Amino acid sequence: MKNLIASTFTGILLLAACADRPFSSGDQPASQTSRATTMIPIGVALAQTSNLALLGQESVNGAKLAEQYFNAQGGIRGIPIKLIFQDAGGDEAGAINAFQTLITRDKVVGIVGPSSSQQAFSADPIADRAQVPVVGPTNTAKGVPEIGEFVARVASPVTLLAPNSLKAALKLKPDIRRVAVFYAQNDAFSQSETTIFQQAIQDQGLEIITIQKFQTTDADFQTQATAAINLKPDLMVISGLAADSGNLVRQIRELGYQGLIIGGNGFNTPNIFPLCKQLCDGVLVAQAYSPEHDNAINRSFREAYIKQYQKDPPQFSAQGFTAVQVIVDALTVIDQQKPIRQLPLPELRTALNQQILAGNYETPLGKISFTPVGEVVQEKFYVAQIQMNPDGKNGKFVFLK
Ligand code: 1QQ
Repeated sequence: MKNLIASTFTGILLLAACADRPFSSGDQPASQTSRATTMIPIGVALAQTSNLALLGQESVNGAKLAEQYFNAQGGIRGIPIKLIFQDAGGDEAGAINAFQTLITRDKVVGIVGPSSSQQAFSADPIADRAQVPVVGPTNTAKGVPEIGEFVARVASPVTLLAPNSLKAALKLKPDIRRVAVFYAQNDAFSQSETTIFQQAIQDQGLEIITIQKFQTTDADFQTQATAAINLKPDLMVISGLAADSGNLVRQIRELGYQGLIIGGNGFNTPNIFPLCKQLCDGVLVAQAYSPEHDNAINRSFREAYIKQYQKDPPQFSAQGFTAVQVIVDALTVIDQQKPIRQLPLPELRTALNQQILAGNYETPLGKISFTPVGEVVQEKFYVAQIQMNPDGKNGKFVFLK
């Protein structure tokens, strides 16, 4: 039996059913465990610790639901997938370490990750050089797909997402003229998003009256908030990650600002609610996902998510699910052409990269495909407004029509 497995599955990874690490067929005898089985190892390098975990953990939850969902459907034509998680933390070093471990030790076929664009610009080149496909679940900065041939993303870019919330704000309050802009200057996504926001503000004929900078690690925004409020803006537009964003909104409101606030993609999580509580109410956020999206896979995903977490899935979870799905769907197509268990790992990784880019996918985000450089093509975008319950503890994203 041992020899049969070793000779049949040349080049693909074997994973013992009760061990946590895959090993190539040459490494160790599969007979060490009684029920050795083949699984396809897919790496997941997301922020499970640090401030960024407020967003990253939601993608992890989505990825885990995808693993359950696709394995329940038979995996890759009978071969189950196994997600191998490496915590990428909140910075570049964490993402680089996670990528290296997944590529060289865990021998994954592809990687879902990292969480932030800031990390992607450092870690993705490592996977690209090793010719390991990367699917970015939540990297929205301009330029991410262009990092390399092996880099794609399912997260729609700030260029397409951000302007939607500005249009929605003008629909709610057509007399907006004076805009205060805030952004985290130590974060690639925030820099990229604010550039797009600023252009959109100018395109709408509005005036940018101040640009206030902060750090994603800041907790005290009194100086920037006071400076902006003194200039009497009708709208504030914020680009940051989750923790800084939530605290900034709270302090802006505590200092008396009553106008509209637009939050960027870093606001796309209910995990900011405990930070600004009742004061989160009314913030506008553009989203690349709606729990209401009406297709079979989203209905299944939403149902599974609600069963586990007792609330609607947030965007980052839908994107985590979708990133895993793209890899699973692509592997399935490859396996139809040539059994993936016969492909040596380098060939499988290259074939996977090509098929990811070639495919069309029906996902919880709707129908998606990719441009030749790996940019996602997605049909629908949404704008939501945060509505907090009177107790200020819980809230929800209400989708605007
Ligand atoms: C990026 C983002 C963040 C808000 C997600 C973690 O969009 O870094 O690109």
